[in-house]
Amino acid sequence: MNILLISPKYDSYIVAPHLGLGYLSSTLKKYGHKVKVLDGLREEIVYDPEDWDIVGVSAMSTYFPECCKDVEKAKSYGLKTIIGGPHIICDPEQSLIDSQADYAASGEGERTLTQLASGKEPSQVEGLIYWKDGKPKRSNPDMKSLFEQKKMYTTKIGNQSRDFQIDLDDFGEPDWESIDPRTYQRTMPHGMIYKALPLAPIITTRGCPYSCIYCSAPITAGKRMRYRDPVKVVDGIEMLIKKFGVKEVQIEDDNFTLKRVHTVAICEEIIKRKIKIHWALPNGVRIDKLDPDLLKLMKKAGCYQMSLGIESANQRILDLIKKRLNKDLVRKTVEEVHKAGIQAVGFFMIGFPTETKKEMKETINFACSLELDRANFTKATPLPGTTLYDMWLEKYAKDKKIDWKTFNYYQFYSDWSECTPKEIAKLQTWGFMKFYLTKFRFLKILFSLQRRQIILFCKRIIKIILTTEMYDRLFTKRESNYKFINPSSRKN
Ligand code: B12
Ligand code: SF4
Repeated sequence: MNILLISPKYDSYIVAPHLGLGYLSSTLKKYGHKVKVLDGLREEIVYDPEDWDIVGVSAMSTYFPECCKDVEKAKSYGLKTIIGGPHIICDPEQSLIDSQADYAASGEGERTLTQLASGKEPSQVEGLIYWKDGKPKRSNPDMKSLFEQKKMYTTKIGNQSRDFQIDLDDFGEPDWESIDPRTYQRTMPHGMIYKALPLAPIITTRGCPYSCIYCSAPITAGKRMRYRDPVKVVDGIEMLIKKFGVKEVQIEDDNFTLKRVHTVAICEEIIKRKIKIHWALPNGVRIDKLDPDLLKLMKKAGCYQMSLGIESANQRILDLIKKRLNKDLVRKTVEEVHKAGIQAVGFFMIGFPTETKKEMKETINFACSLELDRANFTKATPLPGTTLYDMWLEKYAKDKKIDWKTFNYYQFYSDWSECTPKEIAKLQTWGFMKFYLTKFRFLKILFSLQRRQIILFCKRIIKIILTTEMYDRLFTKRESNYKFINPSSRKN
């Protein structure tokens, strides 16, 4: 079959190869299908409908509206459509209804898409939602043999079960030809700052066993950690260097250092093979999963930057969001990262339910006082599938149309903390200003950047400030979209 995979065009300052579509493409090609990836952040979404049988569209929540438009366009050409990606995994039935696509993938798409493309009956395709009598229906294939062979495991999320592939190496490498890192050189990678281009994101594990109430990683990637073979990971890095001229790698795992032996094995393999590569961890690692010896080894293997999931300076908030982190550990660990010669980026969130203005300021002041090179202050955002989302639904009207575009860390607005959305936006801007203006951080960054990066960096800072301020002005109108209702009077 001929399958076109699309990542929609949406508003993003970060443009990086789409790993998810790369993995789907390689699996489909392995089974003899013709595949093309169109990434809206890299190129225009233009295609000849005659060339394709199925169009697959990917979406995070914040660009789900764009996904729906691409589905509508493909359907207008008479093509079959399937949607997948983090937003869809979190609520596949509703996503199918909202988008009116023909199918939705309720989990990792590799098996689902290959089985659908091979002509299997929708009811027999793993992880598929399809239409039956005008309603979304979950497929129900016989998975017994796969479970017996220990190829899959099931996680229960809410009242639904999701199946995940155990052996990640079965997926092989993503189809790098279709997401060639050399074709993503014009804008910024994850984390904004890099050492060298071309740059490629990779993933060495999938899953996260924690349950932080704002994070959807355990839902989209499963609660059980699955690891790639460290030797194969390093083979992949070598191939990227040789074939695609890659000079930097970004490891996008949710929990790269969770199992120490995995991290050590990858570092030792890089060192053993004398591979010269810069690498970073822009997605964040846990503070309690680092130690001085590990950091030293990581640095030796080429790690120059890592993001740290700190979130709050207040133990009450850390406990409320189920971070399972002791605040006292933060300062010590940040110092250790700094001492190891690795740049440290702190992730912080403000605006959690019941959070007071004092607690938010405490977080910002704490961030400024740490040995951090950069910091990111984001708004607590209830991503679908998370506990925070359930709390949000409970507080706001369920039947209101949700404005998914605002479901990102800069534009989301809520009044469930002590502060109004306007005050949170102001605190966010104040946090960025205070952090970068203390300890000469802004100047230090400017002097460390190449010219091209300086322009992009400044543009980004201005955009963050404008975004928060602009939304500030729109709040009065927007707040009326989500009217607070007393849960006891809500019709279920
Ligand atoms: C790298 C990354 C990014 C990159 C690029 C992602 C990309 N192009 O794919 C960048 C930095 C741009 C990014 C940005 C954001 N991200 Co992000 N990101 C990730 C991260 C860490 C890894 C993604 C990845 O490569 N995973 C590995 C691949 C193999 O998985 P995958 O992409 O999900 O694809 C699989 C399935 O989803 C499915 N699938 C995907 N597409 C399709 C399509 C079809 C047709 C089918 C059938 C199946 C299918 O099959 C794929 C293969 O198994 C994830 C965390 C995670 N664990 O996934 C968060 C994550 C996806 N991001 C998230 C968020 C919230 C954001 C932001 C909104 C944050 C913000 N700044 O406000 C922004 C949005 C963009 C913007 N406006 O700037 C959330 C999404 C939740 C949601 N419900 O949408 C996640 C899950 C993180 C989290 N902790 O909750 N992100
Ligand atoms: S924030 Fe980190 S530790 Fe918490 S659930 Fe998400 S990926 Fe796991």
